[in-house]
Amino acid sequence: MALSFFSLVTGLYVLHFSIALILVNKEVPSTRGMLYPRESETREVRSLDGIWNFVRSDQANPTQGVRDEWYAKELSKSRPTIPMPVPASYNDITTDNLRDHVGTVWYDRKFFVPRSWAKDQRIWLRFGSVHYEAYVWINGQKVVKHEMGHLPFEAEVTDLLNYGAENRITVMCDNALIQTTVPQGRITEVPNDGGMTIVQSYTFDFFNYAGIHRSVHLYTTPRTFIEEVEVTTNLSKDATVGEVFYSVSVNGSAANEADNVLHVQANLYDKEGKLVANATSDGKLGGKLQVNPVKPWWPYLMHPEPGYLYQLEIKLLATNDELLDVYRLKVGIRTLSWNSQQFLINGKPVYFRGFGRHEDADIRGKGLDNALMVRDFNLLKWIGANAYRTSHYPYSEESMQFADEHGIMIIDECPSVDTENYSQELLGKHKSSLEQLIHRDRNHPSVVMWSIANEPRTASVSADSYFELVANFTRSLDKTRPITAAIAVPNTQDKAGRSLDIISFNRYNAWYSNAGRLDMVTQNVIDEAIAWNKRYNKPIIMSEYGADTLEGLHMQPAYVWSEEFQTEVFSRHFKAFDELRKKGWFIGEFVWNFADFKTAQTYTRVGGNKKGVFTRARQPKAAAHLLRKRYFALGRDLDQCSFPDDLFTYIADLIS
Ligand code: BDP
Repeated sequence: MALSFFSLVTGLYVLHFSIALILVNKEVPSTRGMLYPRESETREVRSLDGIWNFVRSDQANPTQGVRDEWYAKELSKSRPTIPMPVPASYNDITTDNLRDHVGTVWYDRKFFVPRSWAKDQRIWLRFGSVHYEAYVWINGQKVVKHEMGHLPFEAEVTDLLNYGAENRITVMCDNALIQTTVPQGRITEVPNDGGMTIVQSYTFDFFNYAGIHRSVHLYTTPRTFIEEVEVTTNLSKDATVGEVFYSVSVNGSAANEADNVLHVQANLYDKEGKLVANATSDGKLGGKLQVNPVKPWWPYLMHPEPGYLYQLEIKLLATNDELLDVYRLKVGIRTLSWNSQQFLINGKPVYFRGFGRHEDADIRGKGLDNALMVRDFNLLKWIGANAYRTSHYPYSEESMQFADEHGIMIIDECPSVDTENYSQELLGKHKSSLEQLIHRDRNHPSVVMWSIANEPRTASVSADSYFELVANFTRSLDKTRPITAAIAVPNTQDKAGRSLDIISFNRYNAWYSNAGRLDMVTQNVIDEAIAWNKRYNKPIIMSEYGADTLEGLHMQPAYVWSEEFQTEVFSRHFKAFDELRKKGWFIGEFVWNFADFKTAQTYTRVGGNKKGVFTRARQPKAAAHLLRKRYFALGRDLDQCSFPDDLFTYIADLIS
């Protein structure tokens, strides 16, 4: 009886999973421009951050505002508005159920454009990110539509503005996640006490915060301007000579005039502002700068002067040497390489010691917050981490720049998390998310790896060709960085690993499996890492492990949810990692999570996910002190860094 039931189940299983999708590799649109807005002698930048007016649509009627043209006049003429801060998630600002709103919301505000901007310039409107889908109007005219949270978009608004006068910007934002959005979700209509209601569900484990999450800027460029700068770097074998390869693309009519040969003058300055290299390109608008002697970009604790950045100044000149445009960006000179065992920076093997994180905070949700960002970097450095993964979506551009400066390595993840069902349409969006991410982040020395997904269902037959296409597409955009994905299916069932360069796996021993069993951690971690390596012969990272921990809950002997338990779980993992490090191909450990964060409401979450080493208010739990000792001990052992004075607490002067 038992046997026939088993065969029946197995039979169904095979039937269900053997139907693979035929996926075709279609082109996805390429993003253009979107250099981070910076002032220069040829550019002005204005922030539109502040308090905007806000309206939520009726959940049952999400398109009403478009049909009734709410964008044609001030929002307050169509609906009562409430004040809403930008940037911020809108969810936790009010005291009513806006938190759980599903569908569209509207923002507007007024702003002035100076008369001086009317002359010989172009004006651009740029959003750091809006989650999930955004529609934008200026003075009632449609400007741009963008799909995908956590990534920037922009549009030219030169001809839509009133110069020397007041203007209005209107934004409609839709947070609905469905099977063809990245990430996936589901919208269902279910009965409630009032009749029927719309419910948004998703399987990923963080709150679907929404709104205008990052800064909104207006910026000016000359008529013909530097639209793109792409930088790659190289080092001589002995790391004394550095090379910076730059290529520039130009937008504007002067670029098309036959008798006008535009050229670029590139100047490279060191930290003290001293010119260390310069070059003038011909019509190719690209070239190479050589720095001798060079100060390479090194990760934190791998070198006494980590995060060394040069400033690259790009000047766009017309035939008669007339200066058209100037753009400056920071450049770190380093090399990356990898093989079946190691990942190396500047020729030196790297051992990652870091975190999975979230952009998440009380009240502002996923809104950009410089105070929080600087605090987080202070904590990362205090604890001796050298890396984090931008789980599970791209983080702010400001944090990427900060990571460059502080030498924190980043595994840069696109917003594909918990993919359950594969389709041609989803593949297109997934590829587009990577295209947008790589376009945005390719010049950051801190970005050392692309993560193309977190915990997709890679046991499914469709995952095989799906991830091959996604990985090959990623490689076609950037060959200088390896590709990974954080996988959680058993290694025997996985179908994505063959397409990756580095295997990352997430596992919760003593938590989701064998809860509370501290004696069932170390050997399981060792065995699983060995199995992944055997299967794919690639470097292995443990990209997530951890335990939910309620700050202030103490229990001896350790018991789940207590601070003692988290500390013990970490320690049991450390033993496994040290065993694995001896094998040569185990290259990193990432705790889940840096800080506590908000999730959707479920009975497994007490106010959110509590696996943080820091609380949501960014204070250490007991395990933070243990982790700090380990990360610095690894730093001293592997990279010869010194210990901070307060790493160990004095206990006694032991004479014998
Ligand atoms: C992993 C997910 C992560 C979750 C974590 C957990 O990658 O997003 O927050 O589990 O459950 O599977 O804490």
